[in-house]
Amino acid sequence: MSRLIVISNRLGDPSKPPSGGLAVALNGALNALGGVWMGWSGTISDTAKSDGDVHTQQAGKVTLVGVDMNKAEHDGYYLGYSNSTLWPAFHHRMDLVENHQKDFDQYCMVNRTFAQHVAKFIEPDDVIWVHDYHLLPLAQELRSMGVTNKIGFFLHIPFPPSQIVTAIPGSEWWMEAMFSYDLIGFQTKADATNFRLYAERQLHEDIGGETDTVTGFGQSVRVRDFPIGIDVEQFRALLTHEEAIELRERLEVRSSGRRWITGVERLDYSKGLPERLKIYRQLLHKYPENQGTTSLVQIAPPTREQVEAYADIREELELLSGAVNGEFATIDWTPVRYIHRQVPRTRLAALFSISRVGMVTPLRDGMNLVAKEFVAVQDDDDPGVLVLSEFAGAAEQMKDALLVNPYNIEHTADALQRALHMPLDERKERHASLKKVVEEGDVVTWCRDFLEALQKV
Ligand code: ADQ
Repeated sequence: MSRLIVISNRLGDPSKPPSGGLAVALNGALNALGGVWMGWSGTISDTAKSDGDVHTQQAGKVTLVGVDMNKAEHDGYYLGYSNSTLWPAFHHRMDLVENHQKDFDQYCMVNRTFAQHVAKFIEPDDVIWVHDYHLLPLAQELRSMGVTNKIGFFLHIPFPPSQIVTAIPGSEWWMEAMFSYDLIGFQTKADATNFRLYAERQLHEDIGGETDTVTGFGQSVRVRDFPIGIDVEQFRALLTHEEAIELRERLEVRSSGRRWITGVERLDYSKGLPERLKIYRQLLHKYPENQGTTSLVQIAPPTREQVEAYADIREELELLSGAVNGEFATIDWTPVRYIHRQVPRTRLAALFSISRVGMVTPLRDGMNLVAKEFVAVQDDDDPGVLVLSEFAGAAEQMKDALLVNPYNIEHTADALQRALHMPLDERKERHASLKKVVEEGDVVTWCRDFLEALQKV
């Protein structure tokens, strides 16, 4: 078996145990095969050279390569083109897209720098796996340096329809570059179809029947869905920690007769947080029996705060949660508990496990791992209900959730009411089906399937 070279925007911190499923899966694959993991070190330094200061460290069979950035690179490549152009556009928010030539230039330069650094570590049989929208053109840079190894790419966020792609400044360049990969993995079939339709509509290619191969710019690439999963056992094991046990006991005592609706995500405009508060407010208006008996716990830690659109969403959310509490709270009941901080994963698992409803209602999401984490820790004999946006990639697999359109506040409030009062038999039936999806498609399976497909290309 070949060695594995992973390249992602951010290098994991090897001195800490991996917290997310992705880091666990990649660590697992890297440790099994040996290889290199390269990414931004997390350091912004004014003294970093324009081609990045590089730090290497050996962790068992894996070489970790961290690249520092200077402020101009971080502003242009990361905050700029990646997170103020590509992220909003890929989440269908063209109104938030910024268009600055200097950002695009930095994006191109950082991708070239990453390619130059990683090229030094590549051996003839290595397999290369590139992650996410920060690094769309990386394979083309590597090819231009003479790298002929197999190179795969996985996009963690949605891939938009061709009309959106063509509207993104710089897209013709990185679309062409994407054909330098051997395999492109998307979260859903719908994303893979969008890519194929780009080739048909914009490049006038014949995309033919059911084949996975898409041609364009005189090259061809394999394209398929590889829905990402979670590390089910690791997440469930969190419930056995002292902290989780203690929190469950406290919440169960306090909530006797009360129902918790839980939402957890980074404070991002793609996650539909203002809509969620409006849906909950509508629930309390339309179904007043929930007043005093139901609470919404919304955990939304800060993210990308230097990008303006993120400050706006924070303000809107604070206003809305204050307004709902002002309208409905009583001396002994708080309808909305809004927490704008990171919360330890042990506590998240405990909270999910006692919640009657997991509310996962993004306006657009690549997959959404919270939906899977919620299902993983439900009690088989008395499970909670997942209310899931049809615009999350997870909806393509998790059809036994209550699927909703979060733009439709009225209907989603009705679905929430249905979830809160769903009979036990129906809850059990839906949960059994969702649990199967989550267990059968865990993160280890995802990683293995992708690497096997890449080896076979
Ligand atoms: P994200 O947009 O970050 O990921 P998501 O898939 O929900 O979204 O993953 C978030 C993770 O962070 C979950 O494991 C969650 O438990 C954790 N988390 C959230 N809030 C937290 C808090 N307050 N404290 C601690 N942990 C918290 C991107 C794409 C997704 C895709 C993933 C993986 O946007 O669509 O599912 O990558 O491919």
